[in-house]
Amino acid sequence: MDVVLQPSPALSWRSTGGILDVYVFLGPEPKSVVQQYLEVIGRPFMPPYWALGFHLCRWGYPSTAVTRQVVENMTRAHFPLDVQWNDLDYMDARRDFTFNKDGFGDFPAMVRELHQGGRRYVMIVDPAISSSGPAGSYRPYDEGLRRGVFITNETGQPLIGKVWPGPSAFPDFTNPEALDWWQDMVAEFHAQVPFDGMWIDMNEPSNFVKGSVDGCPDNDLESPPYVPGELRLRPGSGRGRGGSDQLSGLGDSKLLFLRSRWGVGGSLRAATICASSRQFLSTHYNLHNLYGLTEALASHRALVKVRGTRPFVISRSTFAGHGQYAGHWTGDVRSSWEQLSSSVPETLLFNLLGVPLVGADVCGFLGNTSEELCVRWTQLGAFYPFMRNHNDLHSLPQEPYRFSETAQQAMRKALGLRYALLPHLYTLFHGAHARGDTVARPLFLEFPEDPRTWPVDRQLLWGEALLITPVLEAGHVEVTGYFPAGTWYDLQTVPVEALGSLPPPPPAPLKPAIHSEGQWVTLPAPLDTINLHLRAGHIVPLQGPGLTTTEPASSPWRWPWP
Ligand code: MIG
Repeated sequence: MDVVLQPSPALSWRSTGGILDVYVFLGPEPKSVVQQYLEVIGRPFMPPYWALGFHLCRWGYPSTAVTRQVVENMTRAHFPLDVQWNDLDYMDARRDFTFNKDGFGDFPAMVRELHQGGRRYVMIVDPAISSSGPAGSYRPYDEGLRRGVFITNETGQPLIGKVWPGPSAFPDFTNPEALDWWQDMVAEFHAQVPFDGMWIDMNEPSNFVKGSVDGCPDNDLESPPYVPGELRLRPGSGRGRGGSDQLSGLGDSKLLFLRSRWGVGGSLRAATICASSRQFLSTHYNLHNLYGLTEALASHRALVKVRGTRPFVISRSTFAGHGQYAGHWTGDVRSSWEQLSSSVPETLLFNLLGVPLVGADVCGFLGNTSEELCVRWTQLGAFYPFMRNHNDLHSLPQEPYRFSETAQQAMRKALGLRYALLPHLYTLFHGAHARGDTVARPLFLEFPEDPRTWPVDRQLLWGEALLITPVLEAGHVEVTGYFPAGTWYDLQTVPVEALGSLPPPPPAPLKPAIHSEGQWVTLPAPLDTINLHLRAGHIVPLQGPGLTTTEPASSPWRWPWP
C-alpha cells in the first residue's frame, strides 16, 4: 500500500486489494480521538519501572569482559544505567537462543552480576531461525520443524531465506503452535541466561535475498498489477510509471534511500519473503505487515509465562495494536541533526498510535556522532519515553563517558533530570495503559483550540504539565519555542551533585516565569541545558535520582517548589 500526503491537503491511498476497514473517530477533541482509536486497537501495556531508566547498547561489544567494562565505566563516571544490552555479538554463529563460548562463555554469570548491581539485561533476538546445521545440532530448528511452526513455500516445505545466521526459516507467529514453540525456546534459554527483556529486530520480516534462496513462484500474488515504489523514477520528476505531478517531491528522498540501501521498491519480495508463501491464517501477502505485531505478541506472552512479571519487549516492526504488547525503537537512524529533529514527530506519532514506549537511538546509529550532537541527543533522549543509546558496529564509540568532561557534565544533568522525573513518567504510562492517554504529547493535543500549536513538531509535552524545548541544530545556544497561553515555570534541573549523594540538595532559585499570551519565546540554551517548563496549576513529584531505579527506592520524594 502507498499512502501519499498531498499538498491539497489530502491523502492518496493506493492498494492492490485486501480488506479495508475504515473507522471514523468523532472525538470531538483530539484526545478523545486517540482514546476512541485505542478502544478499538487496544491500550498500551504497562511497562516495568526499570524500563523507563537509561538503556545502553551497541553492536560490537565482543565479549562479557567488554560489556562488564562498559557498565563499570558508567558507574565510575557517575552515569545512571538501568539496563545493559547486547546485540548479535553474544550469539554462537548468530543463531537465536545460543551464546558463543569464547567471548560470552560466562554470559549467565554476567547477567546475574548485573542483577546483583540492581540492573537489568536485554539482548537481541531475530525471528529467522538457522536452518543449515545438520539435523540434531540446533534445537530451535529441529523442534520448529517437528512442530510445523515455519512459513512454507508452494511445495509445503519451510521457506528458506538468508539472514544473519545464513540460510534461515521464518516462524509463523499466527500459528498457535508457534507461540508455544517460541515460549519453550525463550524458557529454555532463560533457564541458562536469566535475561529480563527481548529486543526483536529484523521482523518486517527482513531477508538478505529476494523472497527466498530459491526465488518465488510466478503468480498473481507475487506480481500484482501495481506495487508500491514503482512511482517516481527520478528525484522530484514525479513521472514514474503511473505517477503524477502531485506525487513528486514528497517521499522521494526516503524512497531513494530505501532503494539504494536495500533495493526496495517495485517488487514485493525486495528485502523480504515471498508474498505467496503460506501462513497458518492466510497467505503472507495478507499478513506481511502483521509479522512484527505477531512476533511482539508471541514474545510478550513468552516473557509473561517465563518470568511471571510485566514483560519488556522492544520491536522494530509495528502495526496497529502493537502497543498492547511491546514498545518500539525507530530503527537505523543516522547520527545527524536532521534525524535528531525528525525523532520528535516520530516519538509523538507513536504516542498517538498507542505505542508510547518509543525512542530513537540516542546519539544516532549509522555513522559517527559528534560530541555536540551526542549531548543534544542525550538531552532530547532524556525525554523519549524509551531512552537507549545504541550504535552501529562500524561507528566510533558513543557511550556517555567517551566525551569531554564538559559534555559528560551536560549529559549527567539531562539524565539526572529524567531520573528525578521517573515517578511522574511512570504515572503517565499508567494513564496511557488505563485510559488511553499519551505520554509524550504533541502540543495540539493539549491546546487544540490554539491553531499555532498544530504544526509544532520541534517541542513536546510530557503529559499535561511539562513542556520540553530541545536544541535541534548545531552551534545553537538559544532556542525558540512556542508557549501556549498561560504561565510556565522554568523547572530547574536537579543538580548533578545529587547523583549518588542523597538526599538531594534544596532546589535552585527560580528563574522568572514566562507569562505567555500564546507566543514564540526565545530562550537561552547553553550546551548544558535543555529547556523544561512546568505549566502553572500542575504539581509534579521529583525523586532524588540514583544510578539505577532500584537504588533510590527509599530516597525521599520532593516537590519542585519549596
Ligand atoms: O542488519 O543487529 O536496526 O539496531 O544493531 C542490521 C544488528 C541488523 C538492525 C537494527 C540495529 C542492530 C543491527 N540490526
